[in-house]
Amino acid sequence: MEEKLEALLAGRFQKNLDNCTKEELFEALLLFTREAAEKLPANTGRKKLYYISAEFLIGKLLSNNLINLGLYEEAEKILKKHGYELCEIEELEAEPSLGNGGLGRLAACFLDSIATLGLPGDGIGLNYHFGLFQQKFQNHKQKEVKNPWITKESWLMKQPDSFLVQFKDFAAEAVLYDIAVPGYESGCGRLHLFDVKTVDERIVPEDSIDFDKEAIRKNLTLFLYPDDSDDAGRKLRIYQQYFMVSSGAQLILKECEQQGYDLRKLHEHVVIQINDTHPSMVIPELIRLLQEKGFSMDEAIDTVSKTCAYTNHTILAEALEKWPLEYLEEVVPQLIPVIKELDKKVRKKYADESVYIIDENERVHMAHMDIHYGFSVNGVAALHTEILKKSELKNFYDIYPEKFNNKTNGITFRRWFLHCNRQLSKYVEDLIGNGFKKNAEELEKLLVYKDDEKVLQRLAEIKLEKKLEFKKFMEETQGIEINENSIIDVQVKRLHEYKRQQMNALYAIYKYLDIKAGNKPKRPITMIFGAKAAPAYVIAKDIIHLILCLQELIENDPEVCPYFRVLMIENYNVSKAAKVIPAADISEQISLASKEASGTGNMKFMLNGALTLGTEDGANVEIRDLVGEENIYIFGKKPQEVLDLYAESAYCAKDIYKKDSLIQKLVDFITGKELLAIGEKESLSRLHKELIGKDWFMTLLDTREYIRIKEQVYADYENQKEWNQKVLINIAKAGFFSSDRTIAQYNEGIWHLK
Ligand code: B1H
Repeated sequence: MEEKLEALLAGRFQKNLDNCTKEELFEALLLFTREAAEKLPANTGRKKLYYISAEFLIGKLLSNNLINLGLYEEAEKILKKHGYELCEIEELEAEPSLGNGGLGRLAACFLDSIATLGLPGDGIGLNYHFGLFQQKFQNHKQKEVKNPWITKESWLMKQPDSFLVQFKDFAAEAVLYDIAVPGYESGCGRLHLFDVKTVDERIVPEDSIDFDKEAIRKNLTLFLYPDDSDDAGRKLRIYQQYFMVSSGAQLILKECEQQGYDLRKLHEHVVIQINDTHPSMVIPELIRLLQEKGFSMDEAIDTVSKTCAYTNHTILAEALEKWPLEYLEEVVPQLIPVIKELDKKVRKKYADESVYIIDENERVHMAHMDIHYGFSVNGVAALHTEILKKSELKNFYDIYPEKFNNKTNGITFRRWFLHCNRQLSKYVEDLIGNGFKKNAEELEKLLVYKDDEKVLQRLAEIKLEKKLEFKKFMEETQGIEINENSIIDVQVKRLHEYKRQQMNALYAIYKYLDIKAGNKPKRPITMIFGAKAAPAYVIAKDIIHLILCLQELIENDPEVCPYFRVLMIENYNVSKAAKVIPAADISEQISLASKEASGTGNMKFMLNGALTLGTEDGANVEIRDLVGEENIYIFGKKPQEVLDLYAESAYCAKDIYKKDSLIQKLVDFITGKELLAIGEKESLSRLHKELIGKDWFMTLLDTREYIRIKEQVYADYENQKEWNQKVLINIAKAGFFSSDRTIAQYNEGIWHLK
């Protein structure tokens, strides 16, 4: 490797390992690693998976690719010899933001596991030039600016393929970039990212995310999910989705034909996993393309139905896409006859209007199309799948019980353990050998050390090391000096009312007032938030404003900040997750029960030795079942109670506010003089009003119990032996949440690749 790096540096910059800049060294490492990945044999077989997704939140790739290629240690050594630290060089990589949160990150973890298990499977998505916005804090508010992540040399490899995608008023040429996905000590897969040839980055000003929404040819692949709060934005999303699925479907058919396979047996050679409803138009598009190849409508429908499988990621009604037929007509008229035919067949068979594809308001329900014309429907955690079957999709489950199945989410341990926590994973290896790297459930071998004080002590030391690393990072990036001896209590995830960051903020107010009243905590506490809010999601941005105002208030209060702080990570993303999660003691997973389909952050925290403080929701339930009640903190109303409250419209925030003087005091603090002196009245009042007047996600319902249990958690932390035992048990039981297990189950139950 050393000679190759030298040769690259000489060829490109006339430099060597001793006189190059860090940037030059990064580029040489990237080129070297990219070539090594490209050279890996592709995983092949008689049947191939295509995982279609609008998001692949891949994060920085250098270190992870080196790890998977088995080259990390060697690279580290060579760099050290010449006076560099690999962990410094990897910082120079720009982070692609090709996803919003869990759904996109899941797709990235899946690609890693698919390649690692040697399964033939590729991802299909879009090459957003500016991805999801970059978040900046200005006047205690979120400001969005573009994130241009594509540098001159990147992981993208331009491919010769090009496809034509026909829209109503123009045809777009789709060009293709591939990113190699090396498996861990295995073969290679690919992420195919389509781009529109006429894309024009110049239409977006510096430090902004504004652009001309009508200029589709130029803007089509600039941003991930542009603001869909207005008509132009919504239509743009249909353009993006169709562009992705049409070029994807053409690629799939082309690869199949190149292999010499008979398209009539498509389902024997291809399986398409539809990641939420964003790629659902792939169903009518494939049907249309097969008709062009001589299939009758019925034959095409039959073939496609045996090829496509759908994953549902949410029960939130607003996230289930329903496109007005009229919009589809304006963008992709060629799909209308197919969609109408699909709907007609449903209407012929079933009287129940709730399962129609086109509803009485002429809106196309994308999920309904997936369920009728896919062969598998899966949820992403046990509880979520049960809710789909029993309530959200009950009418479909009654028709197709055999299609429904659960695949509990997982995370790749290469990134979320081996890379982000080298100290802990190395120590685990010293204790139980390296079998866990290929078979994560071997982590259970750690359980024999449950009463070993030396081991427990070492776990605590490693946590401190990770806190110190995080401290350094926060100093360098945000100028904030964290106390490494404090309890680090973390809530990082997209900002959404159902995830209830506002409840955590109410706790912060409680603690602030408590300290002001003279009750100092035994040990300092650092509460950390990290979250982006959708640009058009007003209340979510108000919650960020509240948190940033609290941060300002407390940082400037010498009576409080030595004991208790509230800090927000700016521009929370994958690489920042990898820094904060290993430093955390407490993992906040406090969604309103029934609303978080799974969560995957919860798994990352557990694996890195943080204890979960959470509701009975998503995969928290499975974490509890694995570690036992005594090793997790579960609180709040149960999923069924919440579903009943909704069904009976029985929740009233105002009643709680009126009856409970503590809650009233906390909520009123939002518009009290302290915060109004810092923040903006309009925003804080709006949030105050929302919490009392609506509180759609029932914050106040669980606030009291939340305060009680959080105090309990902080108190329990003082018994370090017991705490570290719990930590050990959490790490030992995390093996189930490896995405290798998830992918093995997708393959067994849905894909049948090998
Ligand atoms: C999840 C989304 C999502 N579910 C719409 N649904 C989007 C929906 O931009 N949009 O329009 C973007 C994302 N994301 C998440 O998926 C769930 O909330 C998590 O609970 C789950 O862990 C994750 C992966 O399954």
